[in-house]
Amino acid sequence: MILYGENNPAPNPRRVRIFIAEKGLDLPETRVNLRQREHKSDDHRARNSLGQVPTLVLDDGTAISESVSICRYLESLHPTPALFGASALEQAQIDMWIRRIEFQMMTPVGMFWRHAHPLTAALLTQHKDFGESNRETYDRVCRWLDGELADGRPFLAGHTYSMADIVAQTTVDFASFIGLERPADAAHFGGWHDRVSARPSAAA
Ligand SMILES: N[C@@H](CCC(=O)N[C@@H](CS)C(=O)NCC(=O)O)C(=O)O
Repeated sequence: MILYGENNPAPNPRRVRIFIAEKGLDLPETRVNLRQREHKSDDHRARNSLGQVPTLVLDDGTAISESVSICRYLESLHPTPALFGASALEQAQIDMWIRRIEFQMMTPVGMFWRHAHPLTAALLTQHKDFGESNRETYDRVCRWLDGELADGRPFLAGHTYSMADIVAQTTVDFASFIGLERPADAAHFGGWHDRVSARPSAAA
């Protein structure tokens, strides 16, 4: 199989790289250069009609896009360590946190990136006030997560590191790259970020 992705700071390909590192798999990435718009080429659109990365192409040519879906597929092939949960309860809780992070956190980060950041200004009509308004939303989301983690659990979905942490970690690091800093006084959230960043997979 071939994994098509992009270097950091692109957050979605990084999710898959971190996942692969946590699993100890050997699956190198073929770069699709976003700055050179290679993701919108006919070749890449044939793999992913949305013209996005990451995309995993299987040996029979079947293509899987969406970072979480790619990781779910790899988890089915390589169940341990279980990053989507082992028991029914763990699976439900990890899924809940993945969805919460995607909707509650990735959405404002993505909107800030598209509507307030100079690097995307040439790609669409930006609505700057709306873009900037996402700073406040991001701050609020970080504080909500800080409150959640105040119960002392080390990871988002409980005692075990999971895909939910990978989704949040890559979002927070990308947010920081584009100028959205997590609140310095959110100590529980900061502690969680320190923990996931200390894992060797964070280098991916
Ligand atoms: N929901 C998708 C999002 C994919 C995505 O937005 N990837 C970015 C790179 S991090 C991209 O390809 N952006 C270019 C575009 O959307 O045109 C996933 O989880 O894989």
